[in-house]
Amino acid sequence: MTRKFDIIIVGAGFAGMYMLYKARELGLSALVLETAGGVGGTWFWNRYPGARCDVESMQYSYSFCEELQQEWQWSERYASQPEILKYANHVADKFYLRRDIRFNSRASSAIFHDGERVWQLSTDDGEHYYAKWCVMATGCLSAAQRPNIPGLGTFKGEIYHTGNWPQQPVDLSGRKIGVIGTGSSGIQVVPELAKLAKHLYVFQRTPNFSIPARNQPIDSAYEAEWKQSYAERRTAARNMPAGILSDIGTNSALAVSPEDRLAEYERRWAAGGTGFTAAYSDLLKNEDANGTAAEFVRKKIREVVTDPAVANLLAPVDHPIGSKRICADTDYFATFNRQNVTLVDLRANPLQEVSEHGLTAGSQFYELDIFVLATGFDAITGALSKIDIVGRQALTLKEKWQDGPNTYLGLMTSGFPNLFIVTGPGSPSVLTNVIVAIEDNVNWIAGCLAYLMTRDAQTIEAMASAEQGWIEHVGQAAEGTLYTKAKSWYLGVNVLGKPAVFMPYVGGVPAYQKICEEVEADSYRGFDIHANRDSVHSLQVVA
Ligand code: N01
Repeated sequence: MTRKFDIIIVGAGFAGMYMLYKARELGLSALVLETAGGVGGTWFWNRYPGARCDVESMQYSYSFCEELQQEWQWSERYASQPEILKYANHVADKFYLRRDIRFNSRASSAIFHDGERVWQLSTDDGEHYYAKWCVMATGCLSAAQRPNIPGLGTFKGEIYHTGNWPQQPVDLSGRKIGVIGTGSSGIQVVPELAKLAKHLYVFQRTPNFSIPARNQPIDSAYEAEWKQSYAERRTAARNMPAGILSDIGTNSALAVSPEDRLAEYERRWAAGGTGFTAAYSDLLKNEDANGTAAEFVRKKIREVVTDPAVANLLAPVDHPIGSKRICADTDYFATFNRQNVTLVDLRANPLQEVSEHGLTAGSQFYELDIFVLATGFDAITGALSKIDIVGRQALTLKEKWQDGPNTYLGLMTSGFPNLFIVTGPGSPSVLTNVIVAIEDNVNWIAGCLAYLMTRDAQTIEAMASAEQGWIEHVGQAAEGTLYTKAKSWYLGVNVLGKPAVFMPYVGGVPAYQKICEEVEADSYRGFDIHANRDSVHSLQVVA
């Protein structure tokens, strides 16, 4: 079995698959290590009922191949998880990707050998592989976060995490089900569980803002419209902050009359989807402006939910709308009007413990057959921290990032030569259509590898000074927004002991991409490039 490669890629989600495609284009020998038994990354694992994307399917797909984007047909405005997984498999088949992917192989460590300048990747099953370059395509929302609830291990029923749902069908009908968590996953799974359960208890700690998705079948005229000008539309999307072609308001919410503002919110509510918060330019910058949108949504919740006490509990008041990832739902709030659904407020009735047959919150015991944990992810850095990554001079990534992740452009981190990260901390990643972010990062990495190869360079590494400058820029960009006003996974505060640092870059896709392109055009400014033992930005003269 071959164990030496030019490049090893960790993860066969959308990032890893495209990185493999680009590595082959460069003529590199490549290996992808993947924990799962198939491609798709987060879409392989998140199989819970109701799982679907909140970016429109005509946009949530690769743009790199015209033939691929023309031939693939999406059936709904927002694709369901099974359809996205089918698409990922289609891509893997079309480009014969599987032959370079080792499935059921979890990378447990990645160690850089200084002398040989080689990365050694080891897997759970004791295999070792070696490569000059390593790319972490491990995803931002791939490390499911199980809550630390006393007694959870004693529960005699079934426990499922939305982010790690079984591949076999789960029998949910006629069961007493408890859901913990009311983020995007909880908001999607609750209406589906309610249709099947004998009784559904939703244990809510923090209510969330959600906008109706208004999902519907894609009509052929809409599809044809997109496909006639796909390339132009993709370019236009890349010029938008989230990398999504959308209708972005340019006025301040406070500069228009209350009547006009209401009409605009009504229009967006009726259209559906997360574009609601793009109604005005200052909704994520100014608390008063934000308050107008938040109050509109709270009012809508009160209109939908018939029991005023339940409606009150579901109306978020503790964070600005959009400061946590906004959700898109199908009948979430109306589900609480069903007789077989009970909302349990964990703030008033704190979760005490789980025992063999259920859960106690406050002084009340709830008998359950099934627990559904919709408790989210150790986001952005979680999948990386599950791998022992060791760089130069035995520096571990965990040590280096103990006070928060430091990267240059989200792409590399000093002390770890030849190690690239796709959609790493400090890149726009989760604030965008992530497939756009993935393609842009992978294209940049591929361009960088081509540059290094033509110069016979041995290593590339982010300079500590460039990294420091970038991290300060990322922090300053976030400070000017309302994102820091919420306790969210963007900040890592959902994970005990994780440093509270705002991880994604809020500057938007065009600004970020421009910086990445400038760095590239400026001979990889801020990166140290070495050939043999010499520092060789001077090597450029050879080219
Ligand atoms: O996770 P979350 P998610 N006791 O972290 C609660 C993407 N995504 O999987 O807020 C009680 O948002 C926690 O409560 P609190 C999307 O980017 C996209 O739902 O900490 N409750 C919260 O309610 C999304 O933002 C799609 O008080 C506990 C919930 O669990 C991201 O993934 C679909 C608890 C976690 O919410 C993450 O979403 C799904 C405890 N001990 C996901 N621990 C789409 O494309 C946690 N909670 C539509």
